Amino acid sequence: MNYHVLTLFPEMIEQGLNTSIIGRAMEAGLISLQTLNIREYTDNKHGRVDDYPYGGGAGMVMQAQPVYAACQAVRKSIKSEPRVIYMSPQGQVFTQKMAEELARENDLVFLCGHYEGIDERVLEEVVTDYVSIGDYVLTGGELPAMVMIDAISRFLPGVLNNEESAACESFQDNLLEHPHYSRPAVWHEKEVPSVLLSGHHANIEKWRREQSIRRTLERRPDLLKQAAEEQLLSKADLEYLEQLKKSASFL
Ligand code: 9D3
Repeated sequence: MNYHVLTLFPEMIEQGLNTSIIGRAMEAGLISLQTLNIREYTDNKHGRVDDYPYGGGAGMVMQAQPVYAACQAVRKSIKSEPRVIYMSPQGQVFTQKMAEELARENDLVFLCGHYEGIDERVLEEVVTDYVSIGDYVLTGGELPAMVMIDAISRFLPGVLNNEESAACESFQDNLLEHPHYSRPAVWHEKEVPSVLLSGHHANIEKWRREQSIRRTLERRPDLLKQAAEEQLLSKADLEYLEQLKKSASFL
């Protein structure tokens, strides 16, 4: 996967992605990251990339010319027509499903806006996808682009090691994960649930599944509803859920 990020703050993207799992994947050549500073593509002799909005109003608008030139520079370097994703609060909300789908591309171009936004005319010409990462207001598209790159990269072969991949596969069926415990067996007078020390694998699996269901009901009832609708719950799951809903211990 080759990522190309068009931004006024390339160092933010580079600094943010050069560590941890994504940094390791870049060193291993599994992914590449090219940042293009939009300012380097302006025709303006003072290096300007923004101007006042026609029609008036607060703030500044990023001009079409440098955005288009930066985008063309990327497109010329690629054989096929890449998807160009504009990070925008007005986009479709990013999901795990979208991450999985985008991971099948060879190149992805991310366009990060700042100020009030980008001149609509260049967006009409170059953007293929409008994506938001959720309903809260940030100062620009850089963090959202980094979030997407992180989520997409986890799907690329070799990016996660075996242990990390196995942990993903056990994240099943749209349910939240069960709680995790490690040594010591007693901490602040709290004991690790005894079933986890029993060595009885079938009982451990049953307990973990029940904890997942309980947690999802408590914290993300919307996900549990979805899992039920998609028939991802077994007969045993549904029975446990009924029992939970009836019991006074669950409030
Ligand atoms: C103060 C200006 N806003 C009017 C309510 C419009 C606005 C423009 C630009 C609000 C935020 C931004 C900067 N945000 C992004 O570029 C952005 C974003 C976000 O803010 N939240 C979630 N996803 C994204 S993707 C890009």
